Amino acid sequence: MAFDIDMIKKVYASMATRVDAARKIVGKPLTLSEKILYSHLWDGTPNKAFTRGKDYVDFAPDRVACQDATAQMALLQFMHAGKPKVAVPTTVHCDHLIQAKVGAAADLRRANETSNEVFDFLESVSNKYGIGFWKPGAGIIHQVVLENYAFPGGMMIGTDSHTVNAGGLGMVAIGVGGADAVDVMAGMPWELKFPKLIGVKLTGKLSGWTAPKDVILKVAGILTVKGGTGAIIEYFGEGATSMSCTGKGTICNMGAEVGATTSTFGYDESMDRYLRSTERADVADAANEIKSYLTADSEVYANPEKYFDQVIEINLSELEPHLNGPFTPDLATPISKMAKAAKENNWPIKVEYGLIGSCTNSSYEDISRAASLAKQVSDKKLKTKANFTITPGSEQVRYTIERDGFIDTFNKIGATVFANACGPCIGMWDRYGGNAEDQDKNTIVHSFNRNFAKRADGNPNTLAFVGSPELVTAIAIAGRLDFNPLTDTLINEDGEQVKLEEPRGYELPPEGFAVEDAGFIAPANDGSGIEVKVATDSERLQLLEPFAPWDGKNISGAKLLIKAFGKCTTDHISMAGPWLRYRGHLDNIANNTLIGAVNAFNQQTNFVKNQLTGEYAGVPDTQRAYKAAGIPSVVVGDHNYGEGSSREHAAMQPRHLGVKAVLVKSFARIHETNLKKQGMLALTFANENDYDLIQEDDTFNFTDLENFAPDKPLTIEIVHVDGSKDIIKANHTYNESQIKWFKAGSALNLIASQNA
Ligand code: MIC
Ligand code: SF4
Repeated sequence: MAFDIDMIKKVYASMATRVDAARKIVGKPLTLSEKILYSHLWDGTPNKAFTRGKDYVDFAPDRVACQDATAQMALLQFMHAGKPKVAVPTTVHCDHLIQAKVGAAADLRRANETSNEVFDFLESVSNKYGIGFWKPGAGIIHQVVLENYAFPGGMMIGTDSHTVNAGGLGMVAIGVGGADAVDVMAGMPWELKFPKLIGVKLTGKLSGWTAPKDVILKVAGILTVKGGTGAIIEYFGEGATSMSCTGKGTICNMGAEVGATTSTFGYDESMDRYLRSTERADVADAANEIKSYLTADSEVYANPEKYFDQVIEINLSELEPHLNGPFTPDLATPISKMAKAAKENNWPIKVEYGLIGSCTNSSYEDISRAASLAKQVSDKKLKTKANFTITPGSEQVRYTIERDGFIDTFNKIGATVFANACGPCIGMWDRYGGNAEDQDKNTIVHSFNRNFAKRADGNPNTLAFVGSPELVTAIAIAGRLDFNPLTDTLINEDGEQVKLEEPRGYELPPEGFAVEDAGFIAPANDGSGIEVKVATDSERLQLLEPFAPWDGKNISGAKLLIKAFGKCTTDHISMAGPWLRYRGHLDNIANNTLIGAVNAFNQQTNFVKNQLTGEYAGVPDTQRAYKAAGIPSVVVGDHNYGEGSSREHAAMQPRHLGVKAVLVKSFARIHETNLKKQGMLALTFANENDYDLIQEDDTFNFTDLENFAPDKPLTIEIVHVDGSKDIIKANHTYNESQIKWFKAGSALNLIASQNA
């Protein structure tokens, strides 16, 4: 039986009335995304149509998911909300804090020793507030959610950008910062700008070497890392229904890489099969009763241009396997063009590592198809040239693939099986024995989703390419980036030319899934007596102090902390890897603030001018000097600032250190909200060329912040070192209630005062 089946039945019970009401009000057939959004309004049955991309709307999500690296800050904040229990079903998953080094058992043991303080904290907070807890080793949040909690037509939020994975089971699942999760856990409405809608029509059928991953690699090439911002991507067509549910999950998962609010697919038979196979026949039966409400109205998919803001069409029968990278997930190269691209760009051809698995690509189907290639290594007398690793997404998948002999097959090609955790995907990979910075230029291929500089192994000179698990396995066997398994041959031990046969696998385990200990710990019924302890001298955890409210005055005399050049993702603002250990300690993690951002004036990282001394130093030290002197500061950035993760640390750290405003050409959605929630000014240049006016010794004076109001740009006077001035306009997207967060010092301050 499924978890929280009563909640799911309740959602379904009101779905028809709400969707029918929405259709009347909107006055036309509805997409699936609209059906889910309109049936999850905080105010219940819809009585007003919303303008996409414009109206802020209050929603009532059905559930919340958190992972260990973000849950610490989310729960530290929740503890201030003054509530005895979470208001909606919520889970915490321990997956990010497990370092991959030698292999699953030893790595898990080490994580339990080194991070026990954090795991104990998360377990006791979960127990106290009625939150389901998935212990270290249970699996990666998104895979565990897909296997246990996701349901067609539901709405959830999660403190991780890849929460969107649950779109594979027909949900609207959205990644958010911890402060947003606190709203929902505290029983309050959750606000989102009503998204725009992008329709992706999939014609044809996947076959041979092409996998679901290639669909999203192609979409990333089309939309780029910011093309999906503020939009839900809805996939449909014969190519969608003929694909597995977990394949759909892969596509939705990596939709985070185009900035999409989320991605989703209409309910179909693949979802019914997946639900039954994961022991949730009750959910499948309930979904089947309201089937037509769990997909778009038929007119929509027949004439998509009339209902979506943008439509993309991809013919799966013609789609080629792709590799995306390096350093950005939208640089898409079809495999037949890789040899040329690699040569032109001087990408090292030799592949050092092939890594499969992660939350994106570790379904039974993925693993069985990759194993069918690994098996050919001995059958065809080949030798695997690159190192090869697997990170299973959940204990259930790991147990089942071991039972079915796939782990054994991978072991025979010398694979390392890491713990069921994020590991190499988030820099928790001790590839170089702690010395990653000075390593050589090299190439790796993986089936994860992100490949920003330093992300996997900490080495700035590692070029990471993203591909399907099948392609990654074939390339690892060949050891060459320019190997095209569709056309190329390999030389075996007998000197013969052999060709790899197309991958084959199973959508779902023929013998069913199995697991001994899935790793779930249910919370206490009454947690009121449970005490949550945080040691005052802990270097891992620190209770939060509320941020100071706005003093009601214009900000003046603010110094430029850094003008970031080019790509500045949350990995650049608050790096992961070794820094993950400080995710529960704001002051300690603040020591990594913006250390990955490139200074536009010298093209160096972590080397900015301290305007008080004229000396150059690291960003955190410089900012701490401004803070000590009581001087405010401003961060300036380029397009899509804060792309990537949902980590609110990227907003809380600058706030904690005294930065007042972030002024950029454009923001990634989650980061912009995180800044607002933490009481910062998130601003965009009204004229993006004004970015070029900003000089190294600039001082910023806000002249009309006292009249901060929705839809009214702010004016900033920029004083240059020679005394000359530029007056510029900065746009913002704050509505009335968000301005209240700013005034209160943070959204949480406002909640706490309301519950006091
Ligand atoms: C990621 O993939 O970047 C992460 C690590 O899962 C993040 C969350 C985090 O920073 O803790 C994400 O995607 O939101
Ligand atoms: Fe973990 Fe990587 Fe998935 Fe993020 S993308 S949840 S780090 S496996």
